[in-house]
Amino acid sequence: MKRMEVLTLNGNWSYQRSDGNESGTGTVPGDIYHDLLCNDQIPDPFYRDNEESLLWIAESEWSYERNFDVPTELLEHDRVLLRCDGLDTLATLRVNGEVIASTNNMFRFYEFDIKEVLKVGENTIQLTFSSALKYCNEKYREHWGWDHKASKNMSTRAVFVRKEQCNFGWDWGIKTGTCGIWRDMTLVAFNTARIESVHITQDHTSPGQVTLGVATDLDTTVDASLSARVSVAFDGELVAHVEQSFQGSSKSLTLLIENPQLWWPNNLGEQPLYHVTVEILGADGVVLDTSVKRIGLRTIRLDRHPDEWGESFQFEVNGHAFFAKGANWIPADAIKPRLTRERYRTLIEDTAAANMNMLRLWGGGIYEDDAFYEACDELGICVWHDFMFGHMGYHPSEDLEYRKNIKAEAIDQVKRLRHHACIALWCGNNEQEQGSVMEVATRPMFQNWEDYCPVYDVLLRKVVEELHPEIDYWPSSPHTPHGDRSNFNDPTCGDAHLWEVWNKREPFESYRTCEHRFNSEFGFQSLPEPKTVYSFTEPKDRNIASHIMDYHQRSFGNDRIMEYLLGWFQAPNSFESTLWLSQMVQGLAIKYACEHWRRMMPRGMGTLYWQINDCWPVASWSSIDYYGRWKALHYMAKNFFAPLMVSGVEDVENSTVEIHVTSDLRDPVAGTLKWVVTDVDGNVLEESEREVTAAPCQNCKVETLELSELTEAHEKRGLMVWMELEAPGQPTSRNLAFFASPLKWDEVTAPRPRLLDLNLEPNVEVAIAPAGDGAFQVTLTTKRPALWVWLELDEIDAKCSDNFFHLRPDVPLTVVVTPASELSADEMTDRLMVRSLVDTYR
Ligand code: BMA
Repeated sequence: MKRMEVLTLNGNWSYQRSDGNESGTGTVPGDIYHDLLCNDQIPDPFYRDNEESLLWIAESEWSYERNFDVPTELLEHDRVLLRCDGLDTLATLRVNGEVIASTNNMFRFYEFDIKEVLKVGENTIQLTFSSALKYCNEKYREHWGWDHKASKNMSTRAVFVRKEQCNFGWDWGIKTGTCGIWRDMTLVAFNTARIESVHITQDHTSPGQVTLGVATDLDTTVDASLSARVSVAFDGELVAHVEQSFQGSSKSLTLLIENPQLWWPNNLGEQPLYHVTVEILGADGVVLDTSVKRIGLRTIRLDRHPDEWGESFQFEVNGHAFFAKGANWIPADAIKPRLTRERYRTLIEDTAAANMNMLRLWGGGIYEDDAFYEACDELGICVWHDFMFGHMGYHPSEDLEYRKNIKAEAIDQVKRLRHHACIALWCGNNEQEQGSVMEVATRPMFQNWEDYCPVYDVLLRKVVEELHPEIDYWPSSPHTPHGDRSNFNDPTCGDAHLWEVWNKREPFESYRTCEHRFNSEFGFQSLPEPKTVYSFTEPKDRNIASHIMDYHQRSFGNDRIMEYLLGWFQAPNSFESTLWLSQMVQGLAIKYACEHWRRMMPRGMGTLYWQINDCWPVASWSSIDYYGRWKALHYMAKNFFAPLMVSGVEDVENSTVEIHVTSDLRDPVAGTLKWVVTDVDGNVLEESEREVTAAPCQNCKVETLELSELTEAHEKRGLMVWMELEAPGQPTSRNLAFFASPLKWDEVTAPRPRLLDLNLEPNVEVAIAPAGDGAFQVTLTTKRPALWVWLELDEIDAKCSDNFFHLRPDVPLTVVVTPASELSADEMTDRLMVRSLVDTYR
């Protein structure tokens, strides 16, 4: 018998614009935007407002073509398939001039038996991509009755095609409307049988062992005697093995893993991974096909049980309920071919470094690259996985062809991803239940429940229940599972998207009134740091209200950022200060929310802020910008997501501060809690310490400080409460509480003091020492309180172990700074800049 042969069609292809001059040599996998850019046929679409003059790319038809050699032996196989792992999107496929198929879904895997069309020697393959944008415009006109007006964000029309929804723009995204062969293309020739899919299930019911079920489905050309061989390896050692002969097109086997090493989310344990190899052998012992999957031994469930507040919403791993901490993930580059395995790895490392354990893969993007899921498996980042339906509003769910198409897509993707340890939940869509589904949808923007339910309650749920039953399905985010479903964001059950802060201008404190069970979205915008802004602006654009800064802002506008900023802080003294200060405000907003929700555990068991990353340089809710630079929020998240956290809740009217200790650890831990009350010059007014024991997975109010005497003697806006929690094996948790905050328009007489009265230079002293591996230890000491102290290197990027932290007088703090390129100690001294809040307005 013959082995399977796989011939790649990746590599160089020629491309051509059907009605224009542009042509050249492109790369598969890739897309037209990237190819035009690499061949200098278009300017950088991220620079200034270049994007606007590049819409012709999305409006054009493009074709890709190449020749390839077919050896005689390839055609001697029973079947020769052309496999397309990703065609974006409306493509007509021809081989040797013959039309093979038309495709309309970038998320599906297409396979066509082209043995009869191929010939020995040179063959030609051609793909023509018609304009998805034009197609959507026509569909839009048909459905809405009028033309879609051009706008920065054209996402409402994207629903008509199964293509990355944010590719037509989003409220943080550039519109490219690209096309191309975005994933691998191969010829697969086989005889007798090949592996169609492998489903690995885990039974953890007997203590000290895990039973793996390995079900293999085959694609067979004849009914033959075959054998299936499955082996499981851990750390390079074989730990289980089984081989059986069979006849037919599927085979299930079980294997016992003794002494299983369990997989845990980040900070809750290790992430051991096992390799499961399935081989299918012919009667003569020849291996016909092999599949290797890397798995983690664990169970993950969404636990929903009735409780005193309604119904729980918490993830359980290996039977242990844990607090989900993290953010929402969007496509990490608007020009996808630029995304390398290293960039994925770095972003997931950054996720783990901020003490996160979950990402929500948001439904307006793409089913991600393997590199994303592999890094999440390796680093313990659970994935709440939306199916790719991102737009809040009308979807053509009533169209039966569309339903067939998305069913095939869901099957392809669930089969592809179900072995990953990181997958924690499948979710039907983003925000469709949030006011856009109704009993009788009278306007073109909305849809009927009658059309919605068959897709999100039945079709997608069934795919998950049949193909990945060990993981739960959730119809939408947010979703209210009881009572009136249209009444989204019910605080007693389900998940919530809380946008009153930012969208409705509510103050940050309003987060503290939310008692939802799981907060899967909430966010606050900031601007990227100067280096990033310089990359897309000319000096004349460097004003927060310039056309170009506005152009790189797709939400309400930079005035919303400024509005909040001026509520908290003094007017910034430069453009650069505005950028930095916007990040501090953002960090503060999300800190308010996340600390509060962690303190509410176990009523609330998860907080995923919007959003972790960017797809181009833009003002957005992200905590890491397009170039991978951490914003203040990301550093602050590392602290407010730390497994052991101290935090304070101030009561301005009564002059009290509650001190809380929150633990996500699996074991109790004893530590020392210290607090110091100072004035704004750092003079100690009161201090104390006590031993505390933090119980696992709990929040505990440890102390309430009564500070009315001090607030009488000193102004409220002049008091600071510094907290510090030290426990063996855990990084020290530090926090600061104060009574200052912005005035609310309806409470102008309330006793809320507006600002911390910091006006003097803290004069932070800096000592630098090499720390090995190109890193430096930077020790900072101050004479006066220094808030939001941040370190930056002139012209060079750097990562810090901490940044945007508060410094108390005479308490030195050491951070490790790792520059992106090697620096001598002298160069480090020259380039290091240390600044703090007062530098933004003085
Ligand atoms: C949510 C998301 C996104 C959006 C974000 C910011 O509603 O689901 O669609 O980008 O808010 O507005």
